[in-house]
Amino acid sequence: MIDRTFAIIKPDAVKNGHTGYIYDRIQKFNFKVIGAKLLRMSQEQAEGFYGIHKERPFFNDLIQFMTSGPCMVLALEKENAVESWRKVIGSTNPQEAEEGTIRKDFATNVQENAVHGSDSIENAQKEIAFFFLDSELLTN
Ligand code: 3AN
Repeated sequence: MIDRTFAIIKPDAVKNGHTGYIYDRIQKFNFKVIGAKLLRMSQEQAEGFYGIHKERPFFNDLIQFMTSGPCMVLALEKENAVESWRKVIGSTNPQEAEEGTIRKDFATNVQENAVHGSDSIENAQKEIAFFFLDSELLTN
């Protein structure tokens, strides 16, 4: 089934000039980009987006990192998009990421790990809606 996932090219990757290389992977693996925006997250946006991690010890650092500079948010479509994108990006910790994955190639460490990918279809829908109006997504 064709479904959607939500991706972020995070501030470290944008700052380090990896945006184009990561976008290239998106296309190489046949994801259809149905929405894309370059933005700098506000404190409120970052805290809302990562609300699930509020109690984690790394929460404040994560918010500081995600608001530190511009990022690119993307809505992607593909057969089995959520699982497929998680595979393309690799493990959260780049030291554990497989060869050829985005995090293996472009992440700095477990926090500054270059990209985000939704972990379920339900969260993908919520995350896309967090950053995009329906009218901002391509429908054909
Ligand atoms: P993923 O992005 O692979 O789904 P999550 O949802 O567990 O990983 O974590 C969300 C984000 O929080 C990660 N992408 C990373 O930036 C940060 N993070 C996760 N675990 C750690 C950690 N142990 N130390 C610092 N930052 C972390």
